[in-house]
Amino acid sequence: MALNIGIIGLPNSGKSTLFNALTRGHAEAANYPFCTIEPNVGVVEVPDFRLTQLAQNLSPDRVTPTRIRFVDIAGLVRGASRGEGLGNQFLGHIRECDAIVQVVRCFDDEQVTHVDGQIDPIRDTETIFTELALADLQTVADGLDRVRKVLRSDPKGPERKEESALVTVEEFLASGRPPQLSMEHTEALTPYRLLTLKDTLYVANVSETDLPKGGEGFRALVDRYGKKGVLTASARIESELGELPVDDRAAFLADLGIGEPGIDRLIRAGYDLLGLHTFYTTANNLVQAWQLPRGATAPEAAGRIHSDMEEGFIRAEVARADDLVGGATLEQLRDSGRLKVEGRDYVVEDGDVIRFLFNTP
Ligand SMILES: Nc1nc2c(ncn2[C@@H]2O[C@H](COP(=O)(O)OP(=O)(O)OP(=O)(O)O)[C@@H](O)[C@H]2O)c(=O)[nH]1
Ligand SMILES: [Mg+2]
Repeated sequence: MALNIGIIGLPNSGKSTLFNALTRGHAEAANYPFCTIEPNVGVVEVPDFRLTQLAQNLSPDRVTPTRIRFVDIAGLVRGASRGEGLGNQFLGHIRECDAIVQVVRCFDDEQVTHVDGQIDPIRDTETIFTELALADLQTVADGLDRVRKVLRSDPKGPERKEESALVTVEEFLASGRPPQLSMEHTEALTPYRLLTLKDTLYVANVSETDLPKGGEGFRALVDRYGKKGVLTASARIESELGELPVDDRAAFLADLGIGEPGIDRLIRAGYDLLGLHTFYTTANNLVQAWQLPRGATAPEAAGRIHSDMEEGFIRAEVARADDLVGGATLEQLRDSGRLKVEGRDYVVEDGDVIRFLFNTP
């Protein structure tokens, strides 16, 4: 199961350019396979240095990285929530996504028109927010109708909590503010998959002359959305990078003063955005990386592999990837006391290599 990230933004902000760089360039850059399911859906493998090293060390039959699925949609324009433009029909695609990457045009280029005339990154993000908020308000209104009907016949029913969550989110959205909700309200609203509640990463698509620092547009976005939520990249540079022979890429990036391709940073940031980390298994001569929400326990990790393993969980033998990368085997680590035995309550850490012991049903 791959994670889903939806790419949104105004028309001509560079979404498809970035998407192509992500799905083509990246797969080649890291020499990883990738697959394209439909023209606008691409699955990329999460770059993972530890996995590469584990594979080198253990020479397994097969190596399986974790994946992220990106969905590229047509640009949203003012009025998308009312059916303007192509974007509207794609809002549904974003609803299914776990998180959002919003591409914001910061590059200046007379050849590429801007739907609203001048370059203005903050205005653009506000336009997008308004469209998402309007679409959500519709969903919320429908939800309130339904929940209030149920409450009429059962005023003390469990729908009370849902009603209160819907009313709160409606107040925020109606006044043009991003909703800030309690955990309880957030949970009550999960089935609605509201667009404005999704974690969002802003990609400032800057001119190459503004790399690597980002320039004015990038700074404005950081001021508004915080340092962690904004990345710089040049979609154009990223796509050019993807077309270069692998051996020439490092020099190309160095010329521009960039250490790491923007798409690698984007993939990792997407992973962080969703609060995920990685553990590994090495059973059956397969080296596999698995994504897991931070804070999840060993049985939950086992459940990522198979529900039977979660249900029948007995204990976990846990090593650190770094110890294995050093050349040792699990058996050697056990002999030298570096293999920990953990029970049901163990909270998995990033970089754990785990062998699960479980009862088969
Ligand atoms: N100068 C410059 N042009 C860019 C950059 N990124 C994209 N473009 C150009 O902008 C135009 C639109 O790019 P797309 O990637 O198709 O934009 P989009 O956001 O997918 O647009 P829609 O699908 O119409 O919503 C193309 O001509 C790109 O070559 C960039 O970083 N710099
Ligand atoms: Mg496009």
